[in-house]
Amino acid sequence: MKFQERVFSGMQPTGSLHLGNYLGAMLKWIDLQKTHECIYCVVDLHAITVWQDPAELRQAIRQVTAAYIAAGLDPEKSILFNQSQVSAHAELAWVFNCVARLGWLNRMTQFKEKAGKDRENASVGLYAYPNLMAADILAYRATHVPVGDDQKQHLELSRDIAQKFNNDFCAQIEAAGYDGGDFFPLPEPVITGPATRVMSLRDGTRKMSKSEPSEMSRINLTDDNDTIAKKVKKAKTDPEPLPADTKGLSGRPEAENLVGIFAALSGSQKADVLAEFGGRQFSEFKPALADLCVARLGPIADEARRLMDDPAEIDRILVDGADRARAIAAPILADVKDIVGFVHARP
Ligand code: AQP
Repeated sequence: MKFQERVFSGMQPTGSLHLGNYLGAMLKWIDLQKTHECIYCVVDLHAITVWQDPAELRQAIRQVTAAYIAAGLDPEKSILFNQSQVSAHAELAWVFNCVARLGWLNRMTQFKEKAGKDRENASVGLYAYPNLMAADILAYRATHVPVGDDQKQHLELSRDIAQKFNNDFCAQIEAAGYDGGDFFPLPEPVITGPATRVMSLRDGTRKMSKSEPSEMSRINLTDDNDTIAKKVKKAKTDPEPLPADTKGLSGRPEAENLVGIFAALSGSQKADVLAEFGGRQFSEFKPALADLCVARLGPIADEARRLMDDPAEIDRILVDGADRARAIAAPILADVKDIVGFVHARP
């Protein structure tokens, strides 16, 4: 069956958004909104899979929304909302908890990393996180999901869940009038560009992440210009000059990371950056990178701060987005209830 193209993606309000979130996902979000119907979510249900202070969570939901808008997402064009306002996510996630297999979830590397050694003490929500992610996407029958490279495995699981639901309920799906037994699309990951995995500024082998304790490991979208410049200048590097081509980046994770960041922020490729800076020392490259980071990220931080002065307006945008999201998800969820065999009143 041919599905209408629709984009869905989200970020967790577990802290301030950082350069990895921006380059890995948000730049594509902004691009896709020019050509597609887009739904962008602040995934607060995902956030509470690890402990969140309630007052800080409320603040972070508004801050992430402000960062979305400041970075270029248009709440008139795209649907922006926080996940907990649309109950279809949680309802469909329960159905998917009963579709996904334990063995599938046991293979998820992010759970292993986040649960660490104390697995027995991890929340059930953290374990079932990928099922909720599948529900986020499929509650809207979204076909495209722009994400960073770290979400590839979860997206494959979303496709497996969609496929198994389509197979398990094939007869009911056909009886409901859906062509060829396809109720859910198999959502496609959109993982493209020179910075699909931005690494920590302190360790080129670790992902830049909100939960990394060292503030120097990441550039936050809330950092002021001096802080951005300081973090770039103190970023870990190696003693060699930059290579002349991308082959020369192999085995040099910190150099590769900084070149990738420069390429993504300047809208070019790593090879273009090396054509300009190959053979030069980091002492020359870093100031250019710091200037670029400040030029691109400084205005976003300023605008986000301005938006945060009016939290009531942010809440209004989220409520409006949630209404529009609910209107898309409600008939899809009603069909799911019919297909599964629940008794309910159609909206
Ligand atoms: N370092 C990264 N490079 C490229 N893309 C990244 N993303 C996250 N980190 C990088 C992408 O940003 C989107 C939102 O991510 P998230 O907020 O749902 O959580 P995450 O992937 O778990 O990000 P963090 O920063 O590492 O958060 P914590 O520390 O709370 O777990 C996703 O599309 C992700 O791929």
